[in-house]
Amino acid sequence: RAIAEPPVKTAPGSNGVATSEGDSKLKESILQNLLNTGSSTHIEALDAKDVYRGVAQSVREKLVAAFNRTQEYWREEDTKFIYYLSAEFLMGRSLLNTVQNLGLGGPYGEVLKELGVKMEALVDAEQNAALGNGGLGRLAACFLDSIATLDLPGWGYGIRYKYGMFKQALKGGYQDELPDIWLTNGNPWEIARPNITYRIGFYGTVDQFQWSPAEEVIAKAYDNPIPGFQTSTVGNLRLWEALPLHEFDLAAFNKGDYVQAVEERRKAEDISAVLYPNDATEYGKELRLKQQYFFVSASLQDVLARFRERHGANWPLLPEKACFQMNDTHPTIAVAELMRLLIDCEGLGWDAAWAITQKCLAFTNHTVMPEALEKWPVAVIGKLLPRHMEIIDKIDTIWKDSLKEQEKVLGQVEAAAKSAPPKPPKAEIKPKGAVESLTDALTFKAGEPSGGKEEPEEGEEEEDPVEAALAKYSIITENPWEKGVKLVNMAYLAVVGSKAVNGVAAIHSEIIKDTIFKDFYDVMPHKFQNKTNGVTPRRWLAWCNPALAALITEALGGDEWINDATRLSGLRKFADDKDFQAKWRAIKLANKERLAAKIKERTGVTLPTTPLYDIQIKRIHEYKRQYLNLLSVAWRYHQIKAATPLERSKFVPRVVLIGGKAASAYYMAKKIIRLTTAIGETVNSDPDVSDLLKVVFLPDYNVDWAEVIIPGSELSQHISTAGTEASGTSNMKFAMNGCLIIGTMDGANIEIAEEVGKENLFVFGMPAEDVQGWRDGKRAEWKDYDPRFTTALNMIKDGVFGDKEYFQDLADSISDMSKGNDWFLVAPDFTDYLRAQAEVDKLYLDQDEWTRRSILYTAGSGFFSSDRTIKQYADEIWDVKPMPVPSS
Ligand code: NBX
Repeated sequence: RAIAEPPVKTAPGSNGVATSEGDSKLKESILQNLLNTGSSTHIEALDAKDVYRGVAQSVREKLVAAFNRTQEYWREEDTKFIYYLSAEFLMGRSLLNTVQNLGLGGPYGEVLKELGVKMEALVDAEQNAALGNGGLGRLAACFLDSIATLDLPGWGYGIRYKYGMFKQALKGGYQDELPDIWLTNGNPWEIARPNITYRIGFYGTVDQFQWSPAEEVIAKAYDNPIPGFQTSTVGNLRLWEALPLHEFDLAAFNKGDYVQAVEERRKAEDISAVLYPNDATEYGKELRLKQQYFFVSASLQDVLARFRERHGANWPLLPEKACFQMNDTHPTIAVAELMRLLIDCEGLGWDAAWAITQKCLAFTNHTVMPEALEKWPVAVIGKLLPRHMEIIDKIDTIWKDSLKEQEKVLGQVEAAAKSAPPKPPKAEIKPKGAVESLTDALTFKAGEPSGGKEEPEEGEEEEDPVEAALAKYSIITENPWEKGVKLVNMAYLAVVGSKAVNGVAAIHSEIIKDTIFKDFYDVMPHKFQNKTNGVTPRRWLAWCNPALAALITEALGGDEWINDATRLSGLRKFADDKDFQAKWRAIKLANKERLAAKIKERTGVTLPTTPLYDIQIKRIHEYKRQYLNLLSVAWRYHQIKAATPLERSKFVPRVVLIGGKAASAYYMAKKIIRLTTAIGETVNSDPDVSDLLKVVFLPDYNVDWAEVIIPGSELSQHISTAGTEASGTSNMKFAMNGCLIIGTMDGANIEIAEEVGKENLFVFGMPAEDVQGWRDGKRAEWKDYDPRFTTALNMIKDGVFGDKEYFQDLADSISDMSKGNDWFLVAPDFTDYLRAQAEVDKLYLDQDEWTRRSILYTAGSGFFSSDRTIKQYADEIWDVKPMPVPSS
């Protein structure tokens, strides 16, 4: 782990943007903006939203000035850019982050104090920019923060969804989904660019390689400046809005056809209307592919237009000026689109275009779950993007042809030729239970797998053995669930079309080489890399936990750690210091109080603050095993109920908090939410339990909730079945905030254990390397159900928490492994999980030791700064160099 420490660029506080105007001018600007944007000419009559708008407007002025300077400078320097293509950016709120990153916290705080307004009240008046589902989208947001902070010329590119991630409400304890209407009050953080527009085509025909789209829309740009910290660099997130080519059909209107008159507008606007609320599988909808192509095409056209302006047709130079990082499979149509733009629009030959494409693109994979790797039917791409389908076909053919020359592949071909006829591939094992129902609900057609290819029927042509040997490398494959339906494997297309492919944590990057991309790794090992995720220490420690940040700064003798998180290791020497521990603990308690107050405000539940705060917040998924957590809670409840008063006094009181959204069609995930609320209803109202156990579901978990939850937590759960969670990023945020982890050896937990000391985590569970073997073999005869597991499960089945019938299939999904249930190994991991939980209880009784470990977590979290991650991407994949704006 020898990563060079990022340089500390400026002395603390000497931010290039920080005001030199003095307070009086700043105050004047705020006041003027308050009056310009508010609903009254009297400051006293303005409400929190008005004040927010006015303050945001005044911050925006400074932000945009620095943004223009940065962008102009980069343009002049004609430097290489990284373009981060992502269907999701989960930015959260901007006001506090912008003020703090620009180094204006002090002056703004002073002025607001004078005006009698609290910054915290303003923060809450801002709408949350939730243009993402979960980890992948939030990672993109952290990356933008680090790219700007490290002065790297770079932009994010995505979609300006009118409706972001749905709002989750609870209706009788069940998830209710409401639209996220986030733009109604305007968005002070964006700059509309009416002059930056591109035409995006769909459907139509191809004649002699010439595509004539049957439908076209306009992509219009909106820039969202991204302030770096302690630098005058302000980066950019450019988001696209879809608009019609023709605003309004006056002829139709005049004929009285009012629907037709606005039909084109409606159809175009649909494209950037909603973020697909789904982090689980491909959403088998043409509109989703349309969205993907829409933003990818607009972004590539935009970059190519700027390049052309500067360098004319010198396209071989493009890889020295631009690198595109594809965030998961969602933007991978970029492979075909860049080829199309270079060949059809710029007149390059195939080989020249391919060489450029392969040098410009890079691909990040975020999952090994087969159902989440996008595979689009050839028929769908062929209809929506006929020219792209031709290009993909040709890429596939040329790619496989090129393999015939590789020695390794040649050997396989010869072997295959000798053993004709080809054997049918083994049917894929499809997980039982909810994942299955989810896959069926969301993919193109529900249906049973065909069981792999069948033996060729009589009269049917037998496959050429060479083709058969190359089949596993095919980008275009047959749908294993539906005979005769061909699919484009978008991840394979990306691997072939990219210069680098990376996973997001060490274990994950190894797993993808052994599983989903094994055959590709065999023939091009040089492409595969690891880039362990990271999170920005600005938002996730300095700004969300100001009291702890102040203590850290005091202990380390400066705030350099905010842009050089490796310095947090300096806290190690305070881990045993009793005075320091006491201060650390007092801050945690104050943060628990802040969290309890927020929970009261949002749910009405009053919580005590002395118990251990135990938290699991993330998307609801079977592989993340909220269910395992809930079963242990049921067992804890059972034990408390069965205990004598004396025994009860020995229980360590706990508050168990679970939050997260379930994809709208994810049947089992919704049941897990209901199980949480049902357990909460029973436990929280049971006088036998009183304060020993509280269980609360936190509705509408999102970025701003996380900013309060994480600082106030003491134990966090990252308990996925080993081998399933690519990385996890909240584990890093919790660690930074001194929260202990109970977890499996999965994703980034492994690296956190390395940094913090494995003995300081509560580790349990089957290791990843045993999981597949277990599924394939041992599970068939496994009967060793822990009686405590059976008791807990029976409580659910017997209706202790009500809703007995509703929970039946949830209970069935983890009963009787031998029948192929319990894909995620809840039962086999339960015993070890309870052991780890018992250790948690024991340690919590020793507050000094608990606090010592808490300090060690923060001290060991420096590696998980997204600054480190981005530096690695910049050096090892992008080849993009820092380009700070010189101070004038
Ligand atoms: O990406 C997440 C992984 O599950 C985490 O382990 C990882 O830490 C994080 C960042 O690398 N993946 C994720 O959030 N995926 C999605 O949100 C998603 C969205 C749409 C979709 C598939 C997945 N079709």
